[in-house]
Amino acid sequence: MVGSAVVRRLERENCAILTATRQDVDLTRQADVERFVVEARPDAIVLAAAKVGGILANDSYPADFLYENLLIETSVFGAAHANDVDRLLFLGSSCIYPRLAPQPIEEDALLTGPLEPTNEWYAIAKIAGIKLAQAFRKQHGRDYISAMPTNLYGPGDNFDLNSSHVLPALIRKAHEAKIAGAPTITLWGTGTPRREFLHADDCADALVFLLKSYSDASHVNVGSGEDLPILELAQIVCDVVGFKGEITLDHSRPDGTPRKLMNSGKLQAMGWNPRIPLREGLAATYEWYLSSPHQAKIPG
Ligand code: GFB
Repeated sequence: MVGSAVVRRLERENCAILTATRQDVDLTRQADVERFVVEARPDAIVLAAAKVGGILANDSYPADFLYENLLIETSVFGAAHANDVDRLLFLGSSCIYPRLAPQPIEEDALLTGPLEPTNEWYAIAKIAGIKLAQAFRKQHGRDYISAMPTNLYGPGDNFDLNSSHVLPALIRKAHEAKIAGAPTITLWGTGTPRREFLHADDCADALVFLLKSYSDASHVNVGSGEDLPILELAQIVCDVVGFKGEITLDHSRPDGTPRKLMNSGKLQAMGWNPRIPLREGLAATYEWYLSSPHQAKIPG
């Protein structure tokens, strides 16, 4: 999802875009990555690839989320440095911050408290990526930077109900309930946690903005600056999809972090702001889901 959005955004720039599919390059295998970087000789690398998933996937597969993401990061950072690629943008996530960080969360809240248990494995892998960028900058003078996006959504998202994030899961649940004439859809947890959302195209625009204008060791928050309770998100999704039934709560599922609204003031002070409102982005994502049935159900 994010990589495709970055490619779409880079098509508006004067640059050659070099991509690698999972079939071309297994990013968890150093030799594959080394071969690709030697052949492609990029001037800059955007590392958007990762093993990602929602709260259930993260809580269920800790080894996969920690091990595979560390392999990807060490392979790509190592091959970039070994082949003199001087510019790299690493993509992290807002789950790197402490579970109960003061809100809105500033960049310097990193490592100031315990992580959210349901995704601490992925969070540690992403924190390692931030540290890799800082270490190669400090020791080798590499101009590597890190961006921390909030919960993202948009075309190309994963709609598998077990591995996906909440927004695509709700789109699929509401759609399937509408088509089936079902009376209810189920929301995991209490519906009270709050989440911030940013459309993948807004995120991609921010990443290109940072690639052009940012060179420093500190990571940068990339958010919309607005959050809402999950229950309210579900109500908006049902309205956009046209599902008129009830929303029931499954308290056996975890809530995860109660809130993770980021302070993106550093990015805004540089002159960047998001453009896609949540409801508009949701409607566009639902249209994409309807038009891409084969993609809409890619298992996580
Ligand atoms: O999006 P989500 O899976 O991940 O869950 P996180 C957000 C909230 O939505 C949680 C609730 O409180 C879920 O319990 N929720 C309600 C649902 N219904 C559903 C549903 O049907 N599916 C899902 N998936 N959630 C992720 C991290 O945390 O945030 C990742 O696990 C990553 O590592 C991502 O950092 C950005 O927002 O809780």
